[in-house]
Amino acid sequence: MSGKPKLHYFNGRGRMEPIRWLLAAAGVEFDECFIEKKEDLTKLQNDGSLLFQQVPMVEIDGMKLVQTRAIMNYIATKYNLCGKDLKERALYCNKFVEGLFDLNELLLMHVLQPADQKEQHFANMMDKAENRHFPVFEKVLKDHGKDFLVGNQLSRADVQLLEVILMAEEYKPDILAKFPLLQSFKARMSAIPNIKKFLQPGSQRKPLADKNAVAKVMKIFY
Ligand code: IBG
Repeated sequence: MSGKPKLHYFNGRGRMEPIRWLLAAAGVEFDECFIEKKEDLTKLQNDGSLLFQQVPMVEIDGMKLVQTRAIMNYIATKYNLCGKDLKERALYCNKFVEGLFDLNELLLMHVLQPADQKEQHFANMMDKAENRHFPVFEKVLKDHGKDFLVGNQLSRADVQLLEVILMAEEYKPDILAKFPLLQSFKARMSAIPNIKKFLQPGSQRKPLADKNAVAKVMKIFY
């Protein structure tokens, strides 16, 4: 099938944002069909487009793919963003990617926390970033001394790490203070042309949700 992938989700980050990042890093243009109200979701659910009645859903290469990880596995494989061979993929890329999904989940769920749990959630999220996940990636870069996390080429792990670094910095701007190699990693990744373009204003990258955006999403999904 020719044509651009079509992304079905609400006009915000949520679970679609890592997919947007991956496509952007691969230099793939995409269209977006935004779910603006509950009826838009119901329509997709009723027409059989959503295997588990959930979005993200991506129309790509004649398929209607659902499940974030399945969608990202397809895109990463198609665009050679998961290591050069099976061993690199299993030993490095997939492990890093799953760790990054864990941190991403904490970061993206923060805006949805009820007021009485926000403080505790924030402390846990920052603790996991600073004391669990970021030290791992700092050490990986230190041990092999290369520019990228896996082998010596860009992979989805690099893209997902940059995404969570930028998300964490929104909450704590100096979060990389103790991680010099992550600071240079961030600068290097941000200068890759496809990524640089995605970071510029006017791209399809979504902002951190404000109160109004959260309320709108809650009305659709909860
Ligand atoms: N395992 C699925 C995946 O990764 O794709 C989970 C998908 C999912 O939870 N989808 C939600 C959905 O479609 C929307 S994203 N719900 C409708 C239903 O009937 O279950 C939920 C979400 C939001 C904000 I909103 C942040 C994170 C997740």
